[in-house]
Amino acid sequence: MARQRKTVITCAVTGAIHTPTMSDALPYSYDDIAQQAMDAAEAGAAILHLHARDNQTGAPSVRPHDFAPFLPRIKQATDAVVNISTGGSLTLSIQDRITPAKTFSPEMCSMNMGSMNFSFHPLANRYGDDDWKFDWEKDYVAGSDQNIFRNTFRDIKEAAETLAPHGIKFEHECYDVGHLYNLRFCMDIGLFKAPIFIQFIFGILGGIGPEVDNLIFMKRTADRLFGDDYRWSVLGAGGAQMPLAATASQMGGHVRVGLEDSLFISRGKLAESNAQQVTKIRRIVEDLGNEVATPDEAREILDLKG
Ligand code: KMH
Ligand code: ZN
Repeated sequence: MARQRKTVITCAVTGAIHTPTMSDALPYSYDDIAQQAMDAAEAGAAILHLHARDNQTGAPSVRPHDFAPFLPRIKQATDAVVNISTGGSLTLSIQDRITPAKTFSPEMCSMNMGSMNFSFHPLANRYGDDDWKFDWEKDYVAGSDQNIFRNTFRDIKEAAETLAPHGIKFEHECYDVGHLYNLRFCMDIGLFKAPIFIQFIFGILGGIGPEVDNLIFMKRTADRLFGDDYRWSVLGAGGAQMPLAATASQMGGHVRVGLEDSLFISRGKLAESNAQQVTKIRRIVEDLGNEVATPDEAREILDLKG
């Protein structure tokens, strides 16, 4: 396959895992989500992966009325592809999680490809700062039941069948190699059709670790399972974000950054905004010889409904 010279940047603006107490830069009000999304698009993000939050508290929300105030503003001000999460937050049912995508019928939405334990890795998330203390019993063991990300075949079927009539392109979130096999199986039974778009995710505690060896392994496995039928991108959590994105762009893949996935801009330094992360990866991608895709180029590369 010819080497991909255009790199599509996705920016995941706020997510549901980080809390506003962790960084002042994490947007949660309608205005801040809209502004940071618009700034990220201006900086070079072709795709905006969006969650909503309660306007006052910042708690994750899948209520359509928490998306409604910012989606039209982003659409009006930018040409970026809107990608709405169906991951919602960990404790919600799949019916609740798909409600925003069903309601707003965006060009893209996420589709999580398996069930797993789900925590940010304490060390990875601190950008390799091994002085950071965490409480295993309190932070991990006690919260275990809230930290299971449930994506059973029933859930995947429900999401796929409900959203199919909308013609939405899925960002298939694969957190480990087994999820690639789940995806292949779902394609074989006709749930998803080629060409697909896979987000390889590294560094979530519960999924595959953020080593370059693992990226090569995931890519080689996907090549074997999907051949030319897939496009791919990389999301490294925490400190793995920029190094893995840079590597992916050199391997012909696309990249995802944003405060949903990492609060940092460099070792030990919090990012000031989503746009700052987009600007950084854009500079790396361009310095290494690739071009950043415009939203329309992303639509063509990923075969979106447009
Ligand atoms: N939070 C990311 C690790 C989703 O929104 O569906 C994965 C994600 C899931 O973005
Ligand atoms: Zn997300």
